[in-house]
Amino acid sequence: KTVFFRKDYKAPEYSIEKIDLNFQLYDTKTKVTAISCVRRNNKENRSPLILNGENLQLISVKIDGNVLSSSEYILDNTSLTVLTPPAVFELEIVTEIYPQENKALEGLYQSGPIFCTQCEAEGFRKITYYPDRPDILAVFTTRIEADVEKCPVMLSNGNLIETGSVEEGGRHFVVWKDPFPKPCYLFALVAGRLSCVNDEFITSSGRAVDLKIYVEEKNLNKCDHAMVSLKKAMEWDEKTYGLEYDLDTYMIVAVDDFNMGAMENKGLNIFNSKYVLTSPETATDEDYIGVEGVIAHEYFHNWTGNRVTCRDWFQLSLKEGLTVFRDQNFSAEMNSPTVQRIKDVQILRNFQFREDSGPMAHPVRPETYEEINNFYTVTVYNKGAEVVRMVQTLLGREGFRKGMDLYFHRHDGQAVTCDDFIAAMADATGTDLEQFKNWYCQAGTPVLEVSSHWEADSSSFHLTVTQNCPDTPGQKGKNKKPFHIPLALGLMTENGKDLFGKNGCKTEILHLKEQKQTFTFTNIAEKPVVSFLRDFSAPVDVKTFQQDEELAFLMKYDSNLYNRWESATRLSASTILDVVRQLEKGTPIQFNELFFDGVLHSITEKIEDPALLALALELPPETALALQLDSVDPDLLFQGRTIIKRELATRFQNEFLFLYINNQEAGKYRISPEAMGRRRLKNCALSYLMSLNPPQDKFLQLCIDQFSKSANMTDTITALRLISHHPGTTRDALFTDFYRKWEHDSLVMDKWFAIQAMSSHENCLSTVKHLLSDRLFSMENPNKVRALIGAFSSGNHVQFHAINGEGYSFLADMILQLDSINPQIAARLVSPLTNWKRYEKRRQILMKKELERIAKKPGLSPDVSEIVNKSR
Ligand code: HT7
Ligand code: ZN
Repeated sequence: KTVFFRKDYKAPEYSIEKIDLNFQLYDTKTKVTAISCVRRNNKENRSPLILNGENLQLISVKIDGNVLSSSEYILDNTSLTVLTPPAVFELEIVTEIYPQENKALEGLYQSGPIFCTQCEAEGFRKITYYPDRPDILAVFTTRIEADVEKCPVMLSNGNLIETGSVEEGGRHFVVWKDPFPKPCYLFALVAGRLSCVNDEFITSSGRAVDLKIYVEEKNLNKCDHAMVSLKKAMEWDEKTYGLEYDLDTYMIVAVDDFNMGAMENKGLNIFNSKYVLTSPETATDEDYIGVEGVIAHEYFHNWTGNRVTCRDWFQLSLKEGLTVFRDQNFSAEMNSPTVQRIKDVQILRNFQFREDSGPMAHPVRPETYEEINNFYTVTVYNKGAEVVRMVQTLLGREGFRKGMDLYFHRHDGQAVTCDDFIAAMADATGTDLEQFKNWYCQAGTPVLEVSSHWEADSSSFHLTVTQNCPDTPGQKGKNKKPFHIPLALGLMTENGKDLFGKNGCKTEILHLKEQKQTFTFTNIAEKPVVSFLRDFSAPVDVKTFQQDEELAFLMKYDSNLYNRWESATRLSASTILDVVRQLEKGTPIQFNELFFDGVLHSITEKIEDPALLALALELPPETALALQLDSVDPDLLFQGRTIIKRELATRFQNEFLFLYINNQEAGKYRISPEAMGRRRLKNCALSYLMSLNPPQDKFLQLCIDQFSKSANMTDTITALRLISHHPGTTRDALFTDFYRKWEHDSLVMDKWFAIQAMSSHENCLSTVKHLLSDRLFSMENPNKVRALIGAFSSGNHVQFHAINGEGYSFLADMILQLDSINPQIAARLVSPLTNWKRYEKRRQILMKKELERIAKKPGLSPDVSEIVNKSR
């Protein structure tokens, strides 16, 4: 195995100023001719030119028009080395590739009949021999030639400069030129029978940009929301950062087979169709929000990623953390800032904290990797975004904008590092960010402990905070340096008033820089209630230091709406975990009445934002609760959570019914934040009513009616999901109905698979196994794999962890099968097995056994092998 280290970075020996690519697409093969202008960077040292290449059939190599003999280069499975090239030369390489056979969906492949590419991170080496690294920036010109009938549309990066027909019958060609030098991971090609939705955006300097979304013809009516989102994103980036789009055309193509969400190729984004296509009948509110967010994310990459790119893949968070931060802020402004913040934090807590506490924990800027595809993680993306957010908190919005301006001024057109980003932020504002950089190199979630003490005599208040970071792979906690942590703090009086009030700002930012630090506040005439880490101002785990009374108070009155939710969540988690402990001990269950009072207060209070109320009422998922336990018993956890849910439903049945009825859509279906919030609240209420035990016919009927009458997918799919937990003929009939209605729509059918895979019923695994042979399921389509296998293993805690171990062995079988089709997707599936140490002994043994079984497979991909071996 090869291990890569950040410390080994070396600047490239050769640069490539321009490359002319010629693709001749045929049914069974594609011929690629690549002509590059190469220049040696170092005058003295006549080093060989090493080109990456995988799965390529080499036809010929020429230098300045002369064919190289086989003694002038070395060819192996992963590279082509030209032994003694001149200082400046033209390199021509001809290869043959087989996109029809490419099921790993990296390089050039086919999604149905459509040719498309995915080059990030290291896919370009599957197209031609090339120095496949992000710090080599070249100007690309791309000629594509194919059958007119099969590929009427042929696209690449930049501007279309030539079209024509070729002598060979029935074929035509196009030539695209991208004037912006770029790394090869941003190269893209698309060819096929596609239809296009057109629009236009006038930039702030008055340039017209053609906007084009390419989809299959049948989906032309599902692009409106994506187009509106794109225009909003373009406007937002101009307004917020003064960043304009730079080409004359911006193209988006939707394909059904895609390993991730989307890809920001210069001027030609390629998207998983899940993040483009919407209609009220087929897409849920969550889908609408997802499309808006991903469209914006890829658009924002044009500056943060493309114009300024990464020097090497260890710097991935430079573009991904920053771009997630930008898309989060965009979504916050387009929707509700508090709701957005809660969702950002939920992702961090439920997924990133788990990664950070497991065997795959790594810093935001990793020090080492075996397979870079395994490092497109919640740590690099979402914790990376939190790190950027902390920079903004430390510098203030204005300071942050100055830093961004300086970053683009200094580095436009360059491939740079996270240190360069921080240097721009520090230099633009004269801030010392040296200690802050620990966030980039130390893995693990810092744990904060807080204590406080109010002195009546001196009217002073002392808040002591300690920080500790646990051990992570290769890094001992005791050797870690303290982080520079911005703590957003509010102090409140007992009647709900904020004590800080400078310039209307109720929150102060404290700088925690030591391992232990005491902050003193004077003129505090009464004992305050602490509203700590407002808006989640740092990605840390705060040990609960407040009594339930205080949490219940904050849940009702905190002026920081995020922290109201935070307190509600803490209280509900501790109430559930209390029950789990009582179940463990076998003592009679006693409830925390403060929690129920708090919930009743929230339900009956005047509703300001229905989405916020829904978020406060939704109980934390088992995966998040599991993180707070040392030895998880998934059955008890499920039972404990269910008991609380039913108790709430029993006590507040009338209130939930009231919420259900009162938040029905009045008038036309809308996609506004308000309407989405109401649907969320209504469906949350229905979910409580459907959790009653024994089930009540009248609520079951309500749910069935919602299923059959609703004209929007949010309501339809919620009803189906709620019924999925109640096996029987009614449930089966609804699933059959749904199938008949939607079998022609692949994205809708993904939901049908996922819901069945997430049923808490004990037959679930046998249903999932049965569904593997459904004619609509395919192991070659990542969305289907995620919908069925991913949903079961990551979204069905209780059934996946069934004590007979069958969930584990099923997942291992699937990983092994998938590994020879699509290693990237196989590797992502391993995740639920990696945290085996968190579970009780019997499950530990069963999970570990499956990891061992996977590890033994001869010829295992580096993708799966890295994760499995680091986890066992
Ligand atoms: N920058 C893009 C990353 C990506 C990707 C990475 C590995 C394998 C397949 C992939 N598809 C897209 C997506 C983004 O963050 O915008
Ligand atoms: Zn990205």
